[in-house]
Amino acid sequence: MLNQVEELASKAFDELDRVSDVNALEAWRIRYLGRKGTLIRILRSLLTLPPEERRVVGARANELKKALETSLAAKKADLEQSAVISLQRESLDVTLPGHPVLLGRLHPTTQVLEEICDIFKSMGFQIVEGPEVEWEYYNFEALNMPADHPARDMFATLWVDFETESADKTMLLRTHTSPVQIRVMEKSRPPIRVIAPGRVFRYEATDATHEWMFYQVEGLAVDKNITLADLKGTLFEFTRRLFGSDRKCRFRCDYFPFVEPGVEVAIDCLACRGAGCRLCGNSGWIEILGAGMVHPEVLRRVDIDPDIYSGFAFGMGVERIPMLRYGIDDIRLFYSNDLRFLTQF
Ligand code: FA5
Repeated sequence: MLNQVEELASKAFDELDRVSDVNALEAWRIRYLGRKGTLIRILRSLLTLPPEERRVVGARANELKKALETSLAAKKADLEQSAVISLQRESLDVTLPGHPVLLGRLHPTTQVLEEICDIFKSMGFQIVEGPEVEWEYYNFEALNMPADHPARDMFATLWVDFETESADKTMLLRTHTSPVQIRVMEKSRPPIRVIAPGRVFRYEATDATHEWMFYQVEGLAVDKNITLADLKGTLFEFTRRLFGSDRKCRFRCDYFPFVEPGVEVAIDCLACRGAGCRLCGNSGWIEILGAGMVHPEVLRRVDIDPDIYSGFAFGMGVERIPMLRYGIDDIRLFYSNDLRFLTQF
């Protein structure tokens, strides 16, 4: 029995050495000193021993019990002390400034696109979309620009190297959103009122007002009795709502093979208030869109009778609108991914 007590003593002290937190210490206490613990079981079984052995084993067991209790108290104090130290180390200075939470935001082009779409939606226009990789037919042919038409030069084109069986089926990156006009008129009959926002691509050198990739919003209205006055009324209302009534808006004759007559619309330059600067190329005006009355040939090609129906169309450059509004003097800032620029909007 004495051997059992000695074994218990060495095991209990060994385990106590390895205890490293208060939960393990409590489990240790229950295992060795608890009411059903090993030492108490030994003390209870003393009664079964002969008196002489009982005295010796009893004395050693009681001595061990005291030693275990003392070591338990010391270990507990130790653990509590180190818990306090680590808490002190982890303490927070609640007066320190926090880390700013960076919120994402919409790109300035997206913000303006949404604004443009909202204005036209409120005038009864529906929003439609077309593909960015387009057939030559929709980008040129159906818009009254057959192969070798000199007006194709107005749209420096990025061609897509794509093998087709038929030579007349060539693909390109659309140079404007006007092909969506044809796609819409092929599928629906007048009355039509749609706008088509999207990206367009041109193989041209960039400068302060020209990018090789930019956004346009196409507009198309076809119905009986639509006149140039409807086009002017719609675009004047649009510019008034977007820029305010104090900005000047200029209509001038222009040429696009898919409209007749054709016009270009410009807004007075905000940066120089019309005096002339780098942004407006010293003209005092920034062209924002091309427009006109849909050419009878274009209507005929999609089986809409030009003797019964007429329509107007426009295509506006989106980036030039925030440029005018905020006085941004270089379009290339939009897609250079400079957060110092983008986070201002
Ligand atoms: C066209 O793209 C015609 N499809 C517009 C049109 C539609 C005319 C319907 C008649 C009827 P234009 O190439 O002028 O036209 O471009 C229209 C607008 O896009 C311009 O007024 C300008 O605001 C913008 N734009 C043109 N080229 C660039 C460019 N490289 N970078 C940024 N914006 C441009």
